[in-house]
Amino acid sequence: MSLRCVLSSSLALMALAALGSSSPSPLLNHGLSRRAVCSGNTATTRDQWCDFSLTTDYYTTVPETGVTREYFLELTDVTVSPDGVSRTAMAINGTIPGPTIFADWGDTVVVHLTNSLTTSVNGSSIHFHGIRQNFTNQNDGVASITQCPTAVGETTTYTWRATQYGSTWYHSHFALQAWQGVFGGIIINGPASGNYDQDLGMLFLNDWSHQTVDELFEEAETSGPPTLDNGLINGTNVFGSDGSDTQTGSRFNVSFVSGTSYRIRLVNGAVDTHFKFSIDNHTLTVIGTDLVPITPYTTNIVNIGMGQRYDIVVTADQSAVATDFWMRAIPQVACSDNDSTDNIRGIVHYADSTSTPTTTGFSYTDSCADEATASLVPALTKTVDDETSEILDVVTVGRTNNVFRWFLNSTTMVVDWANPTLLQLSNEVTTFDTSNAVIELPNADEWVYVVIETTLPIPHPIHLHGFDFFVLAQGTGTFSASTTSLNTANPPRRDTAMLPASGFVVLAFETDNPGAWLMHCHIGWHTSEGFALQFIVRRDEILDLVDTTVLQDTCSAWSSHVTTESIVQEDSGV
Ligand SMILES: *[C@@H]1O[C@H](CO)[C@@H](O)[C@H](O)[C@H]1NC(C)=O
Ligand SMILES: *[C@@H]1O[C@H](CO)[C@@H](O)[C@H](O)[C@H]1NC(C)=O
Ligand SMILES: *[C@@H]1O[C@H](CO)[C@@H](O)[C@H](O)[C@H]1NC(C)=O
Ligand SMILES: *[C@@H]1O[C@H](CO)[C@@H](O)[C@H](O)[C@H]1NC(C)=O
Ligand SMILES: *[C@@H]1O[C@H](CO)[C@@H](O)[C@H](O)[C@H]1NC(C)=O
Ligand SMILES: *[C@@H]1O[C@H](CO)[C@@H](O)[C@H](O)[C@H]1NC(C)=O
Ligand SMILES: *[C@@H]1O[C@H](CO)[C@@H](O)[C@H](O)[C@H]1NC(C)=O
Ligand SMILES: CC(=O)N[C@H]1CO[C@H](CO)[C@@H](O)[C@@H]1O
Ligand SMILES: [Cu+2]
Repeated sequence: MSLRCVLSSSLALMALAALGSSSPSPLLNHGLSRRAVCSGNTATTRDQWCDFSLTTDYYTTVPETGVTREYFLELTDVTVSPDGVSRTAMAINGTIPGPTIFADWGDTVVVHLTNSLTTSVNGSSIHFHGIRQNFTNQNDGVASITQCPTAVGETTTYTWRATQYGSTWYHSHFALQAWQGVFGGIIINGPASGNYDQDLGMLFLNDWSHQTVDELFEEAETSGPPTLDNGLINGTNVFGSDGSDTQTGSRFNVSFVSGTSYRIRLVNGAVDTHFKFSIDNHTLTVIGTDLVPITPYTTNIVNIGMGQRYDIVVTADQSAVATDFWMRAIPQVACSDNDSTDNIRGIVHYADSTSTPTTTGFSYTDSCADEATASLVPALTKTVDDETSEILDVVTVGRTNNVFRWFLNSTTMVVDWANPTLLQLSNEVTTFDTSNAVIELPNADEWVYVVIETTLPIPHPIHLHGFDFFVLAQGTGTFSASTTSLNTANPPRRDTAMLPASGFVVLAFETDNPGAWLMHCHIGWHTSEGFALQFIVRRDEILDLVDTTVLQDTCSAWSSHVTTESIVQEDSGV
């Protein structure tokens, strides 16, 4: 590791030119150092990255680029009509999705979030989903855990190192705000396990309604998940049937050049929809799950749960002439409730065609499962050690004061947004309220196995902050220590996995990252209804990593804002 992945500005520009369209254009960002480009990664050598490669153990080794990428993001109230129907929303820099954050593996990323909401008076925060935040817990952006909400008029700065590479997203972690439109992509350039010619960037799959999630929350709380009107592909779709005079909006569409292979970075950013993604007549090669590159496999349909990402490569191998194919994001009826189930579609044109496709979708069986375990083989092999401790959490649901609340091990999380965990720790609190749903993991470098199980016929995407977890088992029925076999030899590794309906999932992680880390269901309604817990990992080491002045300043600004505007916390706080 003698050579560093840093090139001088002029070399960087030459390298960029050589890379052509394979790499995002150099960002003309405010106060940025010129983008450092690592040579050696071309359309045919994607597994290389300067002196590093796909086989570098990125949990221990990270390129020293010396580059800091700085982003200024502004949250505002907006009126949007992504499917032709106008409604209010909230957005980063005015667009849904918000601007994509680009970095190279090893860069330091600095994001300044300014809350400029006017008509609504929500607090805010930005969580960098899947980013490990190695020893930087305070930058995890979770209201009530790692910070107080960012008040209107305030700016919060997040700083973290890109120790992983691949595709992910950022989103608000304040109440239901992410699903008001407050999210965007994150692309960390590095090696990849499959070759491709062009990078098409992020492709968000979202559900969408003509009422806001805040308006729908009461219904979700009292009667269960509401039926949503529509869905969006990368922020756009039509509403109403094709050929109908009343159809509004326009479809996401992309033009393929025959023979070219494209990388697409899928994200399920939905509040309550599990999607199957496909492009008619095309085979998808899957090269990454969340921020973990995998041994490539091919499929016609990718199952993608909320919060998950899949990196896919698709080759334009279906036609030499101008023609068109449907791209589909199909809500799975078993766990999603949508009025446009068959019309969340984009178009893949070949050459200069602009016609409406007439292709037929692949057949499938409706289900809210993950991709097959056997397919998700991490390219960087890791083995799980025997457990040091095991945590069993049973998921249940109940009604408290007539509203739905979700419980893990009989606790429904309620954390006070004015007194986040890190502030409690800085005030030397050592005993937490039961409702804070804290599990302490005091010892370093131990393996923790978490068994989550439910007898309810509803699947849930489980997301853990601060770690990639290993999926040791996943199934229906009950987990049994004596009969359920655990896959410890390079099992799927990621940050979001499905807990099957009436079933269980067994996750493992190593306590190598001190902090207060949330684990929760990524269904927006369920998080708000308390389906969350927090691991306080290595409590003794956390305060040394925290800037208490920043923590306190954010909290006092928030307290004043809450008083001035008479804001009441209405949900779990995360
Ligand atoms: C994570 O942070 C610790 C403490 O600073 C450091 O020793 C370790 O090398 C870091 N890991 C990575 C992958 O950068
Ligand atoms: C977002 O908006 C802010 C404030 O208007 C601006 O300074 C910044 O350049 C924009 N950022 C991006 C990535 O577009
Ligand atoms: C956020 O703002 C929306 C729109 O004004 C409002 O309905 C919602 O109650 C607010 N949420 C919180 C937690 O204050
Ligand atoms: C999706 O939207 C993001 C944000 O606007 C953009 O960067 C990206 O290129 C779009 N993806 C595709 C495939 O067009
Ligand atoms: C294709 O996308 C463009 C915007 O990029 C849009 O103007 C057009 O209407 C879309 N086509 C269809 C058929 O929706
Ligand atoms: C798509 O595949 C189907 C089934 O194999 C085939 O009948 C059809 O002709 C193909 N469509 C196009 C446009 O290539
Ligand atoms: C489960 O609840 C019991 C009783 O409240 C508590 O002692 C235990 O620590 C909890 N365990 C987990 C894993 O949450
Ligand atoms: C129009 C349509 O297909 N709606 C479906 C939405 O999802 C529910 C299941 O939750 C189905 O029952 C509807 O048929
Ligand atoms: Cu859930």
